[in-house]
Amino acid sequence: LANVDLENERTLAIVKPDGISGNYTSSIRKVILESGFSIQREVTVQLNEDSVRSFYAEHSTKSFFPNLVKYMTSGPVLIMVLQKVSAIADWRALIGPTDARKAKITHPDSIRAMCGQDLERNCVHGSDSRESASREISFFFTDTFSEGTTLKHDEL
Ligand code: RTP
Ligand code: MG
Repeated sequence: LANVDLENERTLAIVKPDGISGNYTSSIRKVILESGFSIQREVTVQLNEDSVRSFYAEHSTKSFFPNLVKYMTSGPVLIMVLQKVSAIADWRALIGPTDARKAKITHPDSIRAMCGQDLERNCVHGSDSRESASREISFFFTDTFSEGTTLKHDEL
């Protein structure tokens, strides 16, 4: 038992355009810090359509994809790298179900219940696996966490 090593994990969080325009950023940051995450990186950017298509490539064949691209480019987003033990699962639990309308009923204390509106406009993103977290973090940031913040792309 003494050798059980609970390793820190990193996940990618995004406050989506409706979260920013609804002024939920400071409430969300408060929940993040009170839940024991450290914020390793944060940057506010305006994503372009190509970036969103690439970031959400797994959904490219879904019927909602064009709307997702419009939504995610409708205003600036706040991108954060969060770190703690079990960061990936714990952040997903904290944000709640994809459909914010359902979240308000089944997970009233979740972040999506607080600031989301429906199945699309759900105010936050969270990586869904170690593989996704790794891909998504390096999508936005250079991989060396020993250095200061460096954005991977000059223009997003
Ligand atoms: P996310 O990737 O943003 O953290 O959300 P998620 O895992 O909970 O949900 P996912 O299935 O990955 O969907 C990505 C985002 O697409 C929008 N969406 N719209 N209209 C629709 O049917 C629909 N379904 C999903 C949402 O913004 C969702 O978060
Ligand atoms: Mg997802």
